Amino acid sequence: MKKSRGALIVLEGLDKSGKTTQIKSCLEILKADGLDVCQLSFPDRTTSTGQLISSFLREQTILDDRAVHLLFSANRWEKWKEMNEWLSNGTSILVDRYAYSGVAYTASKGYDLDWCLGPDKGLIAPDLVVYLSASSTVLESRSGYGEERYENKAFQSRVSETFEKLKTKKWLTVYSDRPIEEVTHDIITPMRNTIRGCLSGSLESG
Ligand code: T5A
Ligand code: NA
Repeated sequence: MKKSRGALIVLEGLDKSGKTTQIKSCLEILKADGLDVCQLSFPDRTTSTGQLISSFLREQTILDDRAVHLLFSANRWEKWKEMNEWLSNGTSILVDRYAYSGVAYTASKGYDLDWCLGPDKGLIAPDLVVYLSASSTVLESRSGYGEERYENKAFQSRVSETFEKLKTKKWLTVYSDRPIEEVTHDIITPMRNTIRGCLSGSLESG
């Protein structure tokens, strides 16, 4: 039997696809179910790497694309130990963006996909990736869109194409241009099942 541990569930998608909104509502439901869950988001803007990243995203700092790529990855490695401890203790984690965003955004600038994948190799592999899909036309109408670097239609379309290349059988793609509750309804059961599978040790981890 596989070792029992918490589940690592990642939400991915383009800018303003609703990741933060869905994590909030799913977290409430899963906690009400009595499950031990917490949340994390990347970039974590509170650490020193995160502050540099945030300044870059707000277009207040100029950095080489490859340096930024490594900073985003470092920002995830900073959390590795803590995430490992939580999962081992049976806490499941809902993560707002992960290494897939790192790879998709840098590769969409024209950098080699294999080079982009390198720095995140060895991070904890998620048990489920929920991909919120909506067209860049829909997303650009959402509030706050355009305030940060990367939030333009042409670039977002390229990112969307790169995400397609990263999908595996652990990905669940959900169309997110629908009422918030409908999207939640579609993703909550797969999340619950993944958490219960990991806790019972019946899910193949990694
Ligand atoms: N990045 C990130 C990299 O380049 N490399 C990396 O390694 C990583 C981790 C910042 C940027 O950094 C890049 C990607 C990003 O460009 P971020 O901090 O996650 O990453 O920023 P955003 O993706 O822009 O996150 P947002 O928080 O702005 O978008 P969300 O979380 O997808 O969307 P959310 O839930 O905040 O919703 C956005 C708006 O839409 C509404 C919400 O109310 C809100 O106003 N909304 C809906 N409206 C209608 N219908 C629905 N179903 C809706 N759901 C939400
Ligand atoms: Na954004």
